[in-house]
Amino acid sequence: MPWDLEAARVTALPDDAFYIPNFISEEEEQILLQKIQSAPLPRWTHLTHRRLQTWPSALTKTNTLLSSPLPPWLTTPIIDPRFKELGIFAESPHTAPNHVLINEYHPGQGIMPHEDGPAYHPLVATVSLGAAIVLDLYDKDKKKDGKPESEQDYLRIPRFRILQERRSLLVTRGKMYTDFLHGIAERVVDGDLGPETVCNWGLLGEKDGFLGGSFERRTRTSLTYRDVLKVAKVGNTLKFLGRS
Ligand SMILES: O=C(O)CCC(=O)C(=O)O
Repeated sequence: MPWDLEAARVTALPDDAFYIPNFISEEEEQILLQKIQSAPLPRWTHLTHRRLQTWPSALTKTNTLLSSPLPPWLTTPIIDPRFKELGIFAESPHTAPNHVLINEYHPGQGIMPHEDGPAYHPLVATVSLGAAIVLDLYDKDKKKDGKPESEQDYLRIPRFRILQERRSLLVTRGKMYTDFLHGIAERVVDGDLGPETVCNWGLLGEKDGFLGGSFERRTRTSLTYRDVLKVAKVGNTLKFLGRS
């Protein structure tokens, strides 16, 4: 495995994006999927176009995380030792991710173009499970606040497309985090795939499955690791909630 981040740089993208295929093994992928599926039902938040789990908990209205460790299955081996070896969170305030969103997309489901905003250190590390998907990146400069202004905006042609294979890691940070929106189109087939249209084509682990230029979507689950900037210690929770 290329535990050298520079070797994984997506050079066609502005700074910084890194893509590592086969970041976790098939066995590790299965264990993670089992843990996700066996989580109690209330763990899931059902949205119209996907469902998600938030670990260790959702942020408060003031974008604060109530301090609590991530469960071991989200920590080992992804954060410890692999993120540590890569040094990807070395410069973030807590030197490690403290928050994980788990999104599940069935074929035809996606997520509207959006930005992740100022609650987090500007770095996202995404591990894909179960199936491949194309992530679209849109210029933010035409937007005032990062929110699409009209339905038409969702249909704009993406500036870049990243193909995320199952078991891969995608890291975006810096300008890639602050200057672009990201989204996943609601479609059942990802098409028009090739070296000219997919910016991480040269870094893919197994191109063979994509050489036909398209693939049918299957259920894909993503783990997005981030460092929430504001953390309230549990001892301060009551005070924080205004109850003492
Ligand atoms: O599933 C993904 O790769 C993207 C998830 C995402 O955009 C988010 O959690 O904000």
